[in-house]
Amino acid sequence: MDSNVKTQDRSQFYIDREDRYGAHNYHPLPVVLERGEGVFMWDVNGKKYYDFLSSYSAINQGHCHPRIINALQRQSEKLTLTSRAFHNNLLGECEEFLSKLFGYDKVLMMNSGVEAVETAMKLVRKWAYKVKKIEENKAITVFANGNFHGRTIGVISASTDPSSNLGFGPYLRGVLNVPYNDVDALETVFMSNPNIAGFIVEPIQGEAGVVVPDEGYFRKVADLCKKYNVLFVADEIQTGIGRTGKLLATQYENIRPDIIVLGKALSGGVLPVSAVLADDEIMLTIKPGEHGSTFGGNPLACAVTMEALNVVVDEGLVENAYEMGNLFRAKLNEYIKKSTILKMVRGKGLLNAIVVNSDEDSSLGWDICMKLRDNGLLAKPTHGNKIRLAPPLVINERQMLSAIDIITTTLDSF
Ligand code: IF1
Repeated sequence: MDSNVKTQDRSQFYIDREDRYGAHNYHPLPVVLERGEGVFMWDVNGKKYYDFLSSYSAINQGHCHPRIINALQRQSEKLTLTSRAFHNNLLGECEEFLSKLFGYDKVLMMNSGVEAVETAMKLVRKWAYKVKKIEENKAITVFANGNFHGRTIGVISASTDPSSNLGFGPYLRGVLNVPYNDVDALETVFMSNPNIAGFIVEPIQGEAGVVVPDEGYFRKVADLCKKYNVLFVADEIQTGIGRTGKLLATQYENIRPDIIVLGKALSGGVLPVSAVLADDEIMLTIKPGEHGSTFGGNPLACAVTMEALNVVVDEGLVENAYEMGNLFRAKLNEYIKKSTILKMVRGKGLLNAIVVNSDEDSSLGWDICMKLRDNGLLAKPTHGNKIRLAPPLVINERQMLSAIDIITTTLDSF
């Protein structure tokens, strides 16, 4: 290779190839990554970036954490998949681990986040017929407006975002929507229909732009669910595993949902692993042969998951997320006082977003993310004027201050 070729931007080659052979179901920021370590990623030109997306909160433990990669390597040489036709020596250990860590009787392991949400939807329905004694095929599951729970037909049937569901009908029956962060609206719906079986909700709405509900909202949701005998299901796929400065975001209000759904960082972003947690009254309504998946609960996933969670505990990542999040919001709130481009910073722990001073359909968020990229920090806009800022929870104070410097310097240039 002559020196000319070496200094060329190699990204376009990779981008063009994806464009030519891959489905066009995404619009990524034009950066091509080939390596990650801790809070950093490197592109194909060798340029280094702070990762302020963490693969949508799947990389809480940092990229390629040596302990998790070691667990992956060791187990991959021993046994990777048995299917659930047979037992394996790690599934029970992992189930016990998860059950004790999160405080539920039982665990059901799946792979992707949306599969776990679908599993929760199925549990809600089975419970409705077997325990709540709702008439067959009449159960209703309630979702919040602005939700994001994944991409299957079932889940998008509950979405209020046209980019998720437009052109994918006909939709699933038995779902209802209520406004988020509105207990009165929820109670009105619960009162109006005796067939309501469950309420599935995110503790903080990620895709909607990191929407944090009022303090006390989930306490009241939990009370209402109890009063009307409705299952309270928390989708903690994005908010769980320390992301918001608690192990689970619902712990901020000391509540215990009936069902918890986990994914993403459950495996440190190394493998797709998801899980549903619930007590026996709910979990045992599903009988052998009624639900499952080829890969769910495989020994490789179990080994990686246990190590990924041990890393969170051993390295104090929950506490670090809490402290670094406070530092981040304090510094950006100082910046907001001196600037006109930023309207707001919001979030909990290290799940944050900034809202820039423009309309929802403007390109300002995208333009800022392009400039952030040039300046060595990767983030993604949502809804045009919001930028999610969510680094791996392993970020230290020095790195956080240097990243904030990149962010404020970039904002200054607009
Ligand atoms: C994509 C958003 C984040 C989730 C919650 C379930 C799932 C997700 C609360 C499904 C997934 C992702 C998927 C990713 C983009 C992303 C996202 F911007 F779309 F909303 F994180 F904020 N529940 N969230 O956030 O989990 O099946 O994907 O494993 O590209 O769709 P999955």
